[in-house]
Amino acid sequence: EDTGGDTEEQTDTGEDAGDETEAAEESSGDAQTLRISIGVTDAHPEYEGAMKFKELVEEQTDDFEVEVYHSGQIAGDREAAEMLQQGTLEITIPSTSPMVNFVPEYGVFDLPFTIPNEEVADAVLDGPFGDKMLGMLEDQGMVGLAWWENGFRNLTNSSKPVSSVDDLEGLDLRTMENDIHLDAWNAMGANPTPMAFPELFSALQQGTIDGQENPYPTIDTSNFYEVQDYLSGTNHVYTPFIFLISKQIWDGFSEEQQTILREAAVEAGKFNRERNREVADESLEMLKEEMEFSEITDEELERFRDAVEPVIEDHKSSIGAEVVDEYLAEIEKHE
Ligand code: TF8
Repeated sequence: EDTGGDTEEQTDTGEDAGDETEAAEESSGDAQTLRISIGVTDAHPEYEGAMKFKELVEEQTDDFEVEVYHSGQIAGDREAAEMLQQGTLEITIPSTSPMVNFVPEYGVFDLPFTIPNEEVADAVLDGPFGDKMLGMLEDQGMVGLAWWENGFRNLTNSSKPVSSVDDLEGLDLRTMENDIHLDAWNAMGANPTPMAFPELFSALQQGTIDGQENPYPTIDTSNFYEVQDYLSGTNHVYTPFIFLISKQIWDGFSEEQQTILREAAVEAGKFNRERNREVADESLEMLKEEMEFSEITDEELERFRDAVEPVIEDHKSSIGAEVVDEYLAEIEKHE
């Protein structure tokens, strides 16, 4: 509304203003704002990564001004992705899991107990397999620029210590909006419900659900430990974050601008991963003081794996058997 009102007055301030196209007016004028929406708080390493991206972009060009919105202020993962499709939001960095609603192949990352550690995650994501997966949302109006890290997920709940798969019986758990997660928790005996992340804290606080699962930095920085007494070191799945920019908006940038943004997203992603791993260790130490921590023995972990094995088989066709095989082969190669 503000630029619209100014245009008429501008015609008598400068002779060329009236002849300029809209595009020229933009490039000669103010920087374009790139808003980043993230679901976690400003204490989370994802926010640190987003601020690093801002710093890297703004020190290289005056074309962009980056604004970071945390805590789902703009939207949750899925809704933010829909805004990217419409071009009403520039950037979001969601978990891959809700993205299966756009591209089923992303479900590979939801197969439980497949990625064994962060080194393998890096190798798989930074190699040809990761590159291929990054490009898969283009048809859906989103361009994937880099892999960041959410991390290994761990279970919390408010009703009892969970150290074996039998302890999951009847537990009401929130999962991400993802069928593989739903089926996996069902197979392990729990009672899962999908829910967007921004609704999670109050659902835990009000006791409408007993528990949830997320990496240690999130359990810490979203204060879940205040409303959850029990923590289990399940490490049941590794969730990447994917740096996404609206294709509509991306296509309007010059090659040079695209290079700056892509390189900054990758660089900030490296920083985010590094910080995430440091924070995960620190968060676990802190959480152990606030919650009752249950370690899962190797023997018990085997029983968790056995319970979810059929889920992997069941979902192979919906994800795409070829992608699943390629993913598992990549992991094996780097293990
Ligand atoms: C989840 C995810 C989220 C993130 C973030 C809020 O449990 O792990 O924490 O994707 O956007 O929903």
